[in-house]
Amino acid sequence: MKTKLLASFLILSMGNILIQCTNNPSDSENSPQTKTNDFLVDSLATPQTVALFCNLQTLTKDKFLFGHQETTAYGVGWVNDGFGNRSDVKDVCGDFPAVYGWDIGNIGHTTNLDGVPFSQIKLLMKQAFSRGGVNTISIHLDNPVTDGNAWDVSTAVARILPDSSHHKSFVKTLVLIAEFLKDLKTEDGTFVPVILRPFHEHNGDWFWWGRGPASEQEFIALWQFTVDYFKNEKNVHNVLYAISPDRSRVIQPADPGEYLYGYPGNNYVDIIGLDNYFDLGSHWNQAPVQEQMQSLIKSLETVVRLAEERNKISALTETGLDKLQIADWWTNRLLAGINANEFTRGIAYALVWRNANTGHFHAPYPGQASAADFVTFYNDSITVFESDLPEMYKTDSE
Ligand code: BMA
Repeated sequence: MKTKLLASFLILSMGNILIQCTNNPSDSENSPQTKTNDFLVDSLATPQTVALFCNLQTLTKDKFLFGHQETTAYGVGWVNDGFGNRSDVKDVCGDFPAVYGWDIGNIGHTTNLDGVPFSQIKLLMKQAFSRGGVNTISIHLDNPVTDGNAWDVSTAVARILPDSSHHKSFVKTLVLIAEFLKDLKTEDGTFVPVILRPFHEHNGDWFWWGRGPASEQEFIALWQFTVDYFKNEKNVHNVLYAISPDRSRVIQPADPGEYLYGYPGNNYVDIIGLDNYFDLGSHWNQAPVQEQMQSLIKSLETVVRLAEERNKISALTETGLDKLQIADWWTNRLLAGINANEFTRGIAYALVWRNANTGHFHAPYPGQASAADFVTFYNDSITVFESDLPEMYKTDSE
């Protein structure tokens, strides 16, 4: 266990329920009693959801939470072993990650697209919450027009927007997602806060909602409709909304405008994320290591600045090196990039992708080539794992 983070933040309680992060202007005159905040996408977000945002924003200024996709559901060589008490990350460093990634692609079926039962995902999410961890959900959503998978780039967005041929069936899928989110409730009735990351990597051309298969305006309309539908029609109030462009389709990593392709507006985004495998040894990137590191640093600086200017959070919403054949990847690539300067350290969390099998994994397992380096990464003072987590769901005023 490492030193716990100190709660170096101040949350003001405005009237009965309006919670305000320190650096936000007060808007109490326009705040009806039902409003809990005036800075999130959802002004009715639950107190725990508001607290999660405020704590991520203030507590991670010079640290970052480490995350791993589906970490307690399966790992290399095991599935659902120990009912949520096992994770390859824990097998290697003795601690759970602070952030738990999940995917609800294939919603409406029994299991998600990687074979994890939805009922189990819910249990594992509640368990992560009870441990003080942070849950985030991506959705590799099937093509709603063809029923092909997320990578079926047949025209879809134009056909699912309001007044289009497949709108009604798309809304049925949104209802299933909303029900899933609202089902994330503890025994005492507390909704588990979730960082929802729908329609990810939208500046790439590989998903049906991406650039090319859909126009920028169509994407923005899809995002706005989805968010409005969840919060206004389905009363989903346990969500922070994260957008996550992919670095591989950014030509100039220091150009802020490139990350704003398809940006649906400040009222529709809480977290400005970045999916960046590209600068971290991806086989798609032939640039020399030093150049990759410079680009990684620029990309992080840019999203951190974009988020700070908008009073949002930034995060490395997906990263990793598949098969981890660079033994010092954790310290000399990922940590070196995030720890480069005060801006890069500003990201709230970094999540590595899943551990499916020995041919597809992004966290080490015992005996794997990068395992020793991962322990060094774990012991570094700026990485936050479960045992380092401060209380993320409460504020000083509670
Ligand atoms: C991809 C791969 C796939 C997986 C999908 C959704 O990056 O890991 O094997 O099905 O994500 O988790």
